[in-house]
Amino acid sequence: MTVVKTLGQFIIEKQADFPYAKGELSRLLRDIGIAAKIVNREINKAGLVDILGEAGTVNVQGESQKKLDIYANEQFISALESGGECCLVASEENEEVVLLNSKFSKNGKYIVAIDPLDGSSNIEVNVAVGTTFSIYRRKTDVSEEPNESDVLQKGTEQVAAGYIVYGSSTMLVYTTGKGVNGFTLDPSIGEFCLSHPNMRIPEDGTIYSINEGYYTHFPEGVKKYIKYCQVHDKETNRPYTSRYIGSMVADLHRNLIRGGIFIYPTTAANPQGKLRLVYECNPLAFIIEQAGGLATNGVKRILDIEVNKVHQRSCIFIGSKNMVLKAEEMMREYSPVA
Ligand code: P6P
Repeated sequence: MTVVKTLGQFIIEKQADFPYAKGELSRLLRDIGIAAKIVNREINKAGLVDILGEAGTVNVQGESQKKLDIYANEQFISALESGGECCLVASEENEEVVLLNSKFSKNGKYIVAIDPLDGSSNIEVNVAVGTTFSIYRRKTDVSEEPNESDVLQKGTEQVAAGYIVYGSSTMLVYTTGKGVNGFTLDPSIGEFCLSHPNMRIPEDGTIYSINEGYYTHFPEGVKKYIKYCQVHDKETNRPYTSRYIGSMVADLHRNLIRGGIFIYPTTAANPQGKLRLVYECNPLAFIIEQAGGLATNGVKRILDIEVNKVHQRSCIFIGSKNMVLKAEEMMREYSPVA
């Protein structure tokens, strides 16, 4: 008989990894799991209720907000506020950081950076979407009010990070710096159950994920890497396969399991890169590094990038170690940084 281990049981079991912790991080991770189940319920019936489509507002990025990403944002923030372990949230959906002021949360030891619903443009076409989150210790003293400076921490300072992918099944994948574990939601019991213990990304892969529609705007090194992927060479299992979903979390999750590389380089429209460093690149970089992969901006480790703005953008090369190393080699040769 297979023994089901729920996310809650696993978190408590792993609490021993943190001898000095009093359970706050464990409770915070459970709060995120609760919000994920609520968001999942709405995503699964998105086609049936008036929660699809445009909300008529735009987020800090100037992107039209879908009703579901506003709903998801509200659910995560309220779960964190009532959980009491988090004092501040930085969200893609909010220009300013959100102070959690309930009598429990204002003294929370942690802050959370989150993209509540990444890839939300895929919602109405029923394609996988995701949530990404990072957890940091607050830098401000408990006696002070938390503020934006608590968010401006390098990715190496993360105490935990993860994502939820709402796909053919809903999975929560997270790390606390001691490996990566994946949990699949069992709707019949309403629990995330350990399904992918100790996830490792293959060192090599044959899948590359990039929006080739922007090919002409890519740096020369990226163009050369794409052509490298397309060359027929049996010995190195090329040509590779191109897979691009338009939801980074879904592309990254597939590459984590199968091996592969996801690239969002600089383009004319996004000279700094399109993806956000704080709540997209950093959490996914932490996960992939913990699973044995690499995540860089083509030159520098993502987790080492100085964070100066909450909504700072970055380009990203992330996935199987040898694929990222090859892409970086081509960037150095054809798009050297002055
Ligand atoms: P493009 C979704 O908006 C997102 O942030 C990522 O999830 C996704 O990989 C990327 O943007 C898609 O961007 O420019 O290829 O449509």
